[in-house]
Parts: sequence; structure tokens; C-alpha cells
Amino acid sequence: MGDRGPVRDSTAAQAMSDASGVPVAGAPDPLRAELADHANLGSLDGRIVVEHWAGGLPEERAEVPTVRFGKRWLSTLWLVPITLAGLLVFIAAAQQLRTYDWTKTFIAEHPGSASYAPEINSGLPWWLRWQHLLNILFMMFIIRAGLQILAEHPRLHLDSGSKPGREWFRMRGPVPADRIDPDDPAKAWTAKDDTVALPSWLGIPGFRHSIGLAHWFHFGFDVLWLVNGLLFYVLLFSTGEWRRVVPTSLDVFPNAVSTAIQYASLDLPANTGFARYNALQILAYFITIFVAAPLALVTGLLQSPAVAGKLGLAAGPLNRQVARTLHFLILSWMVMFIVMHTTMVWITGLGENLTHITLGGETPSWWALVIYVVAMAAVVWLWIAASPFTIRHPRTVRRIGQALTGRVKTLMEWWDPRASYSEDDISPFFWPNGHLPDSEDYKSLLEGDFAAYKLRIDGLVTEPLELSYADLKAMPKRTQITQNYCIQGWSGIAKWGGVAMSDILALAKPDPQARWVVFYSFSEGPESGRYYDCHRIEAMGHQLTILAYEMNDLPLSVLHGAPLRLRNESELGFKQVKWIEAIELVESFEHLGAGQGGYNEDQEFFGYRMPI
Ligand SMILES: Nc1nc2c(c(=O)[nH]1)N[C@H]1C(S)=C(S)[C@@H](COP(=O)(O)O)O[C@H]1N2
Ligand SMILES: [Mo]
Repeated sequence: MGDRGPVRDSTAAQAMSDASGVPVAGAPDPLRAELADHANLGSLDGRIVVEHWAGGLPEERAEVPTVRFGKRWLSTLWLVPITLAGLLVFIAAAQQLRTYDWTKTFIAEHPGSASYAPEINSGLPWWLRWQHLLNILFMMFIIRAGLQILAEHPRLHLDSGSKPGREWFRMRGPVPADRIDPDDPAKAWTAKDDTVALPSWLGIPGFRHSIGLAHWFHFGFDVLWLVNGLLFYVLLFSTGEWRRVVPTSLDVFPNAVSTAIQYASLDLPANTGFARYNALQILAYFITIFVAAPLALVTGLLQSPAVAGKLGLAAGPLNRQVARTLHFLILSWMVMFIVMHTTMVWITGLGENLTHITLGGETPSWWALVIYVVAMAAVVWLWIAASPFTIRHPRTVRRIGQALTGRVKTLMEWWDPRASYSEDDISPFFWPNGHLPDSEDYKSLLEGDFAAYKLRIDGLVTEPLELSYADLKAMPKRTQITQNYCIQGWSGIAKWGGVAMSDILALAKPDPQARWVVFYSFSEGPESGRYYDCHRIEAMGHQLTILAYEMNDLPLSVLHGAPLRLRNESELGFKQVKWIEAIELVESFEHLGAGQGGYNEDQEFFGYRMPI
């Protein structure tokens, strides 16, 4: 893929400007010819070739997660002996407890399944059984794609700037010290360098830097899972089935303690089946359905520029990294719940339990086992098929993901970001991303401190423009302190100074049919062709949409996009094009590059509207 350069059409490019080099109104920008199109994108027509993906990344597998205690990192594998030892102590203690009279009285008074919930003797209704099955399926995809997203930035932080070394959890070694703030910006450790691969049976689709595709799985199945969950709530409360899973008396707590003692002493409480769950069970179900699930949604949304930017949460105790940490802890709870729940189904009377959940009744039947085996075989088959299918049909994955989430994303774009944090909130470290421009043109501009730089604005405008660096600086200056939300998971707050896009467009006078604004970069993407991205013209009018030439009161560095970069605070980081060479207004982006709306959209299956 990498050796197939973009097709250049020099005669067309010449016709786009007049003899003096000033762009002609309505003519396409010459940089269009520098974008990689369908003809040179092997990955778009058919299966992904993992070795060539994203310009060919060296193999880097996730390590067993480690957790930081002060300066020491402990492997999460320690959880295994610690849990086993804890369990042994727990069992010994519980067995000892049960020899005491007062424990016996306590258990007799609180047998574990009594007064906190009414008894329900009808079977589980059909809708509940179907929803349960769908839930298993959706969760399987959501959790696996969620782990893939974690592998995209394999660290969990609590500080909004995601500073390397301060994370509390990681799945690979430290960021190499000589690559943090090196003298040569080309040597900086990028967030992309930091990505790791997962086994393809675990993550979806497994290979490094596959966030674009994992995103569709995670968000697409999220929508299905939420619809299923909402319907579940409605049906639960409209039928009275809610009484099975909502404790109605504080009595549930002593009964839960009693149940725990009984389980731990290995003298299990009688299984009363679905008539009335024991207190531990009801609490576990209640927490999962009414606490963990809604919190998963909330902590997910709090990681998005549209929601967190609107609420202004980037700097506080609910910053994106805290939300990401909580989101991960909820995932851990869900996995633990699934393991315990399944174990319990197996050890507390498999035949009866399977009958409840498949047929709804109590009369044991071989059909229950048959249905269970068929359903599980389907889940396992889909499990195995997910990653290979994604590699074979990436465009289908995006198409379905986009169909499922598109409307939600459009809604989110209506939310104007208000952001604006204080100087104290500025992140001491700001992760970089992207491939530095290495053309001779750019180098000579840089050597001349951009005195010769000209920003070209053309396409569907009545006044095509060329603005020099000095022109831009002479325009009214906007400053804002905002957060960058990289799709990979890291974030960083910086102070940006620059020119409002609305002022630039006021000079260029967009034609009424102009709907998208294309930002072309001096730099090439990792595979082939120029980096570029398209933004809705509506977003350009927002007061926080600027072309920044300053970062934290200093001229924008090469690493972060000199001479100019975009800030559109309602979108994710990859849309904030750095090293801007030209801006073109178009009616549709179908005829640009591979027609998907940007470099990552064309080559890595990202969506073109990404406010979450
Ligand atoms: N030209 C260009 N612009 C780019 C990128 C890139 O690869 N090339 N990466 C994007 C991504 S993924 C992010 S998160 C932000 C990161 O900005 P920073 O490097 O200043 O932190 O820049 C965006 N702009
Ligand atoms: Mo990013």
C-alpha cells in the first residue's frame, strides 16, 4: 500500500489558479490531487492486510495489566493468589462463625430469602428470556470492542492531561523517557506509537490501531444494548416483574450478610429459584441493572467532546480520564458479574436454572438444555467470527455502525461546546499524534519562520483568498483554554490563540451551496496521500472554532501543528487538522480522496461526524 503514491494530475492543478497563482473562484483546490483515492487504497476494496495497516506498525502486544502502588507496579496476576487466599480465609472464618449460637440465630432470623421482596411464582415471561439472550450477545461485542479501545491507549490516568508516568494502570511498559519531549519533534513518542494489539479472539478486531473499527462495534452495539435495556425497564415496571430484582425493604442487607456467610461456609442456602432470589443475588442484579448499566452510559458519554465540552467537565473531578477509569471499573464489574452469575447457574442446579431461563417454567425438560446449547453455540460462533469478519468486511462494519449511531451523533453536534478552563487547568504534558510534514516546501517555510507562508482559501467562495502569516496575526485574536479529546482515549488541556474561522469565512464569502469545509495538511498520512479532514460549515460559525497559531502563549510548535491548526471543540482530536496548507469549501466530500470525509475516514474507517 505504502508504495502506491497518490495519482497527480498536474494539468488540472494548473488550471485551478490564474497566472499570478491566486486561486480562481469556484475552482477546486489543487491539493485534491494529493489525496489518496480509491485507486491507491488497497484496504478499501476488500480485506484489510494487517501487516500494511496504518502504514505498517511493528508488532506490539498488550502485556498483562499492571497497577501502580506509589512507585511500584504490581501485576494484576497477583489477583489470582490474593483472591484464592482471601477465599480460604473467608471460608475458614465463615465455618467458624457458623459454630456460634448467635450466628445460628441470626441465620434463622435472616435465612437469605425473605421479607425484602415478594414471592413471584409465575415463570419468567418470554420477553425477559429473549432480552436476556440479546443482552448476552450485545455485551459480548461491547466488552470486547471496549477492551480494544483500551488497547488503543493502554493506560488509565486520573489527571485530565494523561501525563505519562502518572497513570495507575497500564498494559505495556513506560513511555521511553528519551521520547518524551525530545529535542527533535520527529522523535516524539506519539499516541499511535503507544497502541498495542490484543489477541483477535479477545479484542475486536485485535490488531494495533484498529480503533476506527472497534469504535463501530462498541457504539453500534451500545445503541442496540440501550434500546434493549430501555425496553427491559419499561416491561419490568409495567408488568410487576421488577419485584424480582428490586429489594423493597432494608431487610435485604442482613439477609445478604447471612447469604454470604452461608455461601462462604460452603453450606449453600436452598435455591428457591426464580420465586424469590436470595438477598445477595437480588443485590447483585439490582446493582448491575440499575447502577452499573446506567453508569456505563454516563461515564461513556462523559468521555466525549460534545457532552463533556458542553458541561465543562474537562478539568474537574469528573474529567475524561476519571470517566474512562470508572468506565473500565464498570466493565470489570460486568465481567465479574457474568463469571459469578454463570458459575452460580451451573452449581446451584443446572437443570432447573436452565429451564427458568429458556422455557420460563419450572418443569425440567431436555428442551431447556437443547435451547441453551443452541443459543450458546450461536454466541460462540459470533464470537469467533467477529474479528475475521471485520478484517474481511471493514466497510460493512462501518456502514452498519454508522446506520446505528448516526442519528445520535447528529443530535450531539447540536450541543455547542462552551469549554473554557483556567490557566491552572492547562496540562503539563500534551500527547502528540501524527506524522510531521517532511516536504521541502514545508521545511523552507519553517526555516523562514513562516514569513513566506500563505493560507489558501478557495472552492465554493466568491472571494478566494491567500492570507499570509502576518495577515492572520493582524486579524482579531481569539484565545481559549480547551481540551483535546483523542479518539484513542487520552486528553489534554491547552490554551489556544488564533483566528476565528467565522472571520476567515466572512472574508472569503462562502457560496450558498457550500456545506463542508476541507482542511488540507502539509503532511502526508502514514499510508499514502495528504492528511485532510472535512467539517460541517455550521461548526465554523461557532465562537470556539479557530485556526490556532499559538499554544500555551507560545508560537505553535512543529509537533503540534505549526504554522496553523484547527480547533473545532465539538469534535474528536483526529479532526483537528495540524500543519494546515489550504482550506476549500465544497458541497460534498464524495469526490475528495476516497470520498469518506477525511484521511482517517478514507484509510482507517473512522466516521466523519465524531462528536462522541
Ligand atoms: N496533519 C495531521 N493533523 C492531525 C493528525 C495527523 O496525524 N496529521 N492527528 C490528529 C489527531 S489523531 C489528534 S488526537 C490531534 C493531536 O494533536 P496534537 O498532536 O497537537 O496533540 O491532531 C490531529 N491532527
Ligand atoms: Mo487522535
